[in-house]
Amino acid sequence: MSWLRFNNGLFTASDFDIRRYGGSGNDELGYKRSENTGLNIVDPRSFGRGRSAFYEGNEGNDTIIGYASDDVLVGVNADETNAGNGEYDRLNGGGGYDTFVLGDVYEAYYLGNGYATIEDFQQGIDMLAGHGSSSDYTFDTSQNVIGGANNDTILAYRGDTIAVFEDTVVNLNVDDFYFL
Ligand SMILES: [Ca+2]
Ligand SMILES: [Ca+2]
Ligand SMILES: [Ca+2]
Ligand SMILES: [Ca+2]
Repeated sequence: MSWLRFNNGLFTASDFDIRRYGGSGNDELGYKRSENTGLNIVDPRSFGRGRSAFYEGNEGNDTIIGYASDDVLVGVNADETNAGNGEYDRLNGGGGYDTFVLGDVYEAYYLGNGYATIEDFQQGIDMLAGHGSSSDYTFDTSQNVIGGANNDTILAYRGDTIAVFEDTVVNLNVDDFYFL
């Protein structure tokens, strides 16, 4: 599986020191501090950012909560086609340089029904990984669709909502993305 390509490099889940996977149902995944022993953070120069933990929620509506580590959060089963269809995953990266994965080299995730709710995107620190190129993406900050009273940012791939930044206005730009 070499479906994640950041910058000019390819990496797979096995490159990460910490890996957590959900099953086919609705799962909660998180970094467990007790398992931090021996954590060996991969050289951050490899892809321009540090990384140390990888989460893949797989099917179902999953909640993934990262930690202070540099986390890669995948809500879907990235190995299937139409990944994320009908799924409503919640992603929270915590501190560190986190990457929220919304697509891969093959397709955008969450097409049709479903989207990822991103709780804590830190612009300039965190990144989105998305299929295609910048021209495939639009965002809308004018609506309140989930969470509290504040507006949310709705990110669409070719008009299909794939992520909602809950209660946050994020003026997304190309620097926020790895395009895969
Ligand atoms: Ca999921
Ligand atoms: Ca993190
Ligand atoms: Ca969708
Ligand atoms: Ca809201």
